[in-house]
Amino acid sequence: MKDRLKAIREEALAQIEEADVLDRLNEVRVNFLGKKGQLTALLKSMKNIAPEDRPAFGQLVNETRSQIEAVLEESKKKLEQQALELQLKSEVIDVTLPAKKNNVGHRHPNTIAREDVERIFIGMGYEVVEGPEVEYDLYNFEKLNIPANHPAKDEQDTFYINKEIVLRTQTSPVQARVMEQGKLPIRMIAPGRVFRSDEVDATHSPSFHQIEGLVVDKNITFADLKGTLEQFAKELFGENTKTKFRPHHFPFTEPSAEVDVSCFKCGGSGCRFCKGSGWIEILGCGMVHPHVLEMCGIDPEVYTGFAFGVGLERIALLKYEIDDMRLLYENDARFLKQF
Ligand code: 2NL
Repeated sequence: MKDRLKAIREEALAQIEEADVLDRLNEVRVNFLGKKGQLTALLKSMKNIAPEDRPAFGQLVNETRSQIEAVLEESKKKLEQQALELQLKSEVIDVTLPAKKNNVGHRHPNTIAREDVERIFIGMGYEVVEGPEVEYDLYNFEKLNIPANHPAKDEQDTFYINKEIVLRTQTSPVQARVMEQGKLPIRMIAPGRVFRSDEVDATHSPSFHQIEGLVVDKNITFADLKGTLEQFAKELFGENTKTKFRPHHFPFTEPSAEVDVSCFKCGGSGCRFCKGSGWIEILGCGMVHPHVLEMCGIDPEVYTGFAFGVGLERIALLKYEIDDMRLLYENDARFLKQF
C-alpha cells in the first residue's frame, strides 16, 4: 500500500510538472484528488489493511494529498500568471499608430447658399415658408397673372401632371397661398425645388432651386424694395457691393426690375468673371401686380407689396466660382468637400 501511495504521489507530481495549460492541470487534480480519483480510491481500499495500521496510513494519505495540493496550487499560480502575460501581450495597444479618420459629412454648396440667404432675411424679420412641389396650375400660373396663352405655360417649358396640375416652375405659388390666408402684413421667403423642362447644360437643369421673397403691407414702396435688396446684396457679397436696378418685365410684378451687383471679384472695373462689364445679374424683382394681390384676396387699394426671386444655384455658382451647374448635382464627394 505504501508503495502504491508513493507511486501515486510521484505520478501526480510528474503530471503536474508536465501540465502546460490550466485545463490540463485541472484534469490532473480531478484524476488524483477528485471523488473518483486515485488517492480517494486508495483511501477506500483501507479496509484491506490491518485496523491498527489504519490511522498511520490514513495520515500518510492525507499528507500526500496536502503535498499534491500544494504543488497543484503553486503550478496553477504559475500558469495563471503565464496566461495573463500572454493576454496582455496580445492586447497591447500601439498608441503611436495614426488614429482612424472619421469621415464627417458636409453640407452641399446649394444648402450653404440657401442657409446664407435664409439667415440674411430672417435677420430682417422674414419668415421661411415651404409649400408643395406638385402644384395646381391655378397657384403656379393663374393667380400670378400668367394667363392660359402665356409662353411660360407651354409644354416645352413646364412639366404637366395633368391639365390642372404641374410641377411648380417657381416658388411663388407658396406665396400666393400665404396671401390667400389673409394674415397681413406678410414678410416671407419661400425656398424650394422648382422644375422646368430644360435640357441639361452648364447653366440649366430640369430641377433647380429658387428663393422667392414677398412683403405685403400698407405703404410698401419701390424704395423699400431697393433698400431691402441693397442690404441683402451687401450681406451676401460684401459691404462694398453696389446694386443696379434695370427695368424688366415679369407678368406678376409692375414695375419690374432685374438686379445686378458690382462684381465682387474685380470690384466693378471688369474682369473675366463678370465678362468685362463689372456687373453680375443676381435676381429679378418688382412691385406685386395689383391684379395678383386681388386674385389672392388682398385689396390693392389698401395694400401694396414687393417680391423678388433668386436662383439658388446661381448664387452657389457665383459665390464658390463654380463654372458648371452639373457639378452641383453629380454629388462627387471630391468636388463637394471643397466648400
Ligand atoms: C427671377 C424673377 C421673380 C417674383 C419672382 C413674385 C411672387 C408673387 C407675386 C409677385 Cl406671389 N412676384 N415673385 C417677382 C419678381 C421676380 O423672380 O428671375 N427669379 C429667378
